[in-house]
Amino acid sequence: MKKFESPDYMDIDGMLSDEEKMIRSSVREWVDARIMPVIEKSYQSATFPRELITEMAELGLYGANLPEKYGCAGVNNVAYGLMMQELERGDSGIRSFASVQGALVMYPIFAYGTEKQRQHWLPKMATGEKIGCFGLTEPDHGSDPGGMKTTAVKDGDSYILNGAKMWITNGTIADVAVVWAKLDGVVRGFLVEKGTPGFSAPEMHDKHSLRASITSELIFQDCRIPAENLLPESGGLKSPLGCLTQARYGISWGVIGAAMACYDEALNYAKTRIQFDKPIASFQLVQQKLVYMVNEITKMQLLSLQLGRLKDDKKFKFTQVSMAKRNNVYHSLEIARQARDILGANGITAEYQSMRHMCNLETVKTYEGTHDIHTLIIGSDITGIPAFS
Ligand code: TGC
Ligand code: FAD
Repeated sequence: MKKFESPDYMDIDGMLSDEEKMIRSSVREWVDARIMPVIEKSYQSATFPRELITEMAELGLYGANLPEKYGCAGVNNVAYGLMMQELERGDSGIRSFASVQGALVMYPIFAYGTEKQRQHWLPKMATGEKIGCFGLTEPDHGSDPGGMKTTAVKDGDSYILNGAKMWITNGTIADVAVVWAKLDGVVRGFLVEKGTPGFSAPEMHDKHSLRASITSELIFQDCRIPAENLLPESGGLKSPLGCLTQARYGISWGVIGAAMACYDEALNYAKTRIQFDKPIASFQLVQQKLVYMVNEITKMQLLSLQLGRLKDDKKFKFTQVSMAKRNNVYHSLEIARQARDILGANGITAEYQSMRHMCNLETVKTYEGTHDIHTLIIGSDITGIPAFS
């Protein structure tokens, strides 16, 4: 297979520091060496390549933008975004694994936990020794997590959890679940360890999308956890939503990687595939598709880069993150579809990656807030009128 060449039509590299480019290169090389040779097989067999968990930790990919004192890489938010971009160039499921570990489990422990909880969990999660999952969505509450039914009740030195979560990435293999439940009617975060009586995490099967990622249910039946497992600084729906802001930021970068992979594949194919005695790249309609792809990739790069700089300056708003997640996922999915189209029949085979990215991006369009929910978040921001219900 021809080596991946990243598009950079507007010299965006000129806006990156040497350190940011170096971090991107090291993840890119690792993805070429370790993900690309195995990902199709993982996808086809619907297995997550667990043997790569430690290597990803060695690259500093878990909670990379959290402080070094907890064993994390402590990189800036742009470098973190570039890491997610490179991972998702391999596969959205691989990026999901790192997103959940860092943005959805390490981040809430860091932001809402005690110093003891941070010291206990973060270093082990940074090395991949411990794996986490994030349980917010329920069978009857997806876009509307505020209606959740899962409850926690205080009982002496314990909390007792009852309820169910669904569609939880990494759930079955997680050592710890960050679980959102209502305590006296208020959403709070709890740490539930694997093996706790009354807690199970069966895997969900038969997905057409994100097949190289583990998706699970979390079931709590009179599950008793120590009172010290409450995340004490969590309180209200804005606590889990604050975690989503972190993960959505990473997704806005990640999907650029998937789009780049599809564009690179389609461009190479179009230049070598002959029909009507000419490379198909010589036809205007094919060029139109390739131009759409590189144009949208360039706009996505600029959007996420500016968002990252705002985040590093502590000036960004969650509604801006919604704009980047919404825009970038939408266009990445359209790019994957158009790439698959350029590949013709070959595009439906495992020899090419665009259709795998396309199927994955259908999930990415839905999770972390659907495309339409992000439309409403931005609509509410600019009009001052919430239109969710
Ligand atoms: P609403 O009244 O709008 O908000 C409640 C409070 O939260 C604040 N807030 C946020 N804060 C931080 N970050 C955000 N993104 C925030 N969004 C809202 C808000 O200002 C308010 O604060 P306050 O001080 O006034 O109390 O709440 P609502 O119930 O009306 O819901 C609004 C809505 C629909 C936008 C929200 O619930 C939502 O975002 N729904 C989408 C659900 C979602 O994204 N679920 C994702 C589950 S996790 C997942 O998918 C992981 S996939 C991982 C992988 O594999 O990569
Ligand atoms: P619904 O909320 O039922 O939405 C269905 C449709 O209705 C969508 O098109 C939606 O846009 C539309 N809709 C809903 N409300 C409105 C409205 N007010 N106005 C207009 N349209 C509306 N969750 C976790 O907590 N942790 C995880 O790790 C996790 N991982 C996931 C992994 C995978 C592979 C998948 C597929 C999902 C995952 N999720 C996870 C769940 C994900 O966040 C939810 O699927 C998502 O929030 C949407 O919820 P839903 O599927 O219940 O759809």
